[in-house]
Amino acid sequence: KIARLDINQVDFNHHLDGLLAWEGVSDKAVNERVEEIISAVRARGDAAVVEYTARFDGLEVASMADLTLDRARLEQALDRITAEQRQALEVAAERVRLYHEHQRQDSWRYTEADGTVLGQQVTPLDRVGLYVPGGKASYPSSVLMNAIPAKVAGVPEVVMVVPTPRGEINELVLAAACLAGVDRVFTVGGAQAVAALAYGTDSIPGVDKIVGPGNIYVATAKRAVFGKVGIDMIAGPSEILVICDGQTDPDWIAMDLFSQAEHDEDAQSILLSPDADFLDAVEASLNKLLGSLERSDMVRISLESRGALIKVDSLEQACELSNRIAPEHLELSVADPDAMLLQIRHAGAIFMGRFTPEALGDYCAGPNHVLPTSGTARFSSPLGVYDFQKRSSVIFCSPEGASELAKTASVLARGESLTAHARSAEYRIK
Ligand code: HSO
Ligand code: ZN
Repeated sequence: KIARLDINQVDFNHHLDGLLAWEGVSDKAVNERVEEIISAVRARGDAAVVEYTARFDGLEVASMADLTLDRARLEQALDRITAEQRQALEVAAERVRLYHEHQRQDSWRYTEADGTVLGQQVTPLDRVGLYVPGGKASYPSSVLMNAIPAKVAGVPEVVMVVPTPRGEINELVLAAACLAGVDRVFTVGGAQAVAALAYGTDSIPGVDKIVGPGNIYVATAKRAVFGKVGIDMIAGPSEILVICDGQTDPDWIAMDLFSQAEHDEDAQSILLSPDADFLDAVEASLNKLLGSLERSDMVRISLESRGALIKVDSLEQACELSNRIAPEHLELSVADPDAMLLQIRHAGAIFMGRFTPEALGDYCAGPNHVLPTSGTARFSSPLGVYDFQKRSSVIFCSPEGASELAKTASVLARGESLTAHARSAEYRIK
């Protein structure tokens, strides 16, 4: 049974804290094993990666060459999927690309009266590594969402790693990689793949940033190599918060809640509504529809452990509560979502109105589906082109400008007892 709460019940805050509590991944035994793997890959490179791939993925090969796929192999994958699948991937890739084009930041500069020029030069990262999990969470859509923004940013080389347990290759994942413009794929995974991307081996090039989801070993390895390379945020389980005025078909809302719950037993689905009868109706729909899902066991565990249907007094109050939760996905399933939008301050992605289920955003609306989880939408943003660009400050001083600035710099430098700074500036005084 899914939890039913009322925002006015005395112990509501206590219940809410319990629901939202989620311990980030950190495990001493895992940390130690990951450190060991990273050291081995740093010391022995390809040989270590080949050994771990045999041990963990049951895939025995003679050398890294057998774990390497080039663009030609990715193009083959496009022919091995159905025409319908290919077309759907193409539509999704194109829409994601168009959306992300809007995010590209440009360099800028301005000139002061004395000729001093100040600006910011924006450049793409040189090389990015994309981790794609194997097995159940191997999503072609996530390949598009991670690789396309990198390519739109202008990253020359995107290298993908994906484990293929016992050699089983997911052709849809390779096809997505092809359409997204991934340059090379290595069929390796786990901490060993992260270590190889961070430090480089003879075959796997070292990258500047590693993005993409993974299990606890991958997340731990990403944390461990952070600093040597950049990483994206470490994602927690997926979440959806739906706010409904009570006028949407309860079956639709039930299915929207299921759509997050089927990702993970720890995923979170919450519904807020001022209409108690509607909450009853959604609960009935959940019970009616649950059995029809392929992953009904996972969905049941997720909903029973972390789901909730919450009665609020008004839609305004729902917005306030939503801001406290700062959900990854927020559906405003109401007549006038625009009227509520300005009250929403913390959410990874906002789905407006009854005809905008999260599922459309997950695949093909255009915005990214890699979003801040576990309340981190309070201070972070969706994955985007900006995550693959960096900024350099640009400063040009004219002789007149230098002379003026040097007077200020000199005073401040002497205040810090940094004589060379002061004199370096003073040389430029006319
Ligand atoms: N909802 C997931 C993304 C996804 N859904 C991939 C389906 N495939 C995390 O935002
Ligand atoms: Zn999803």
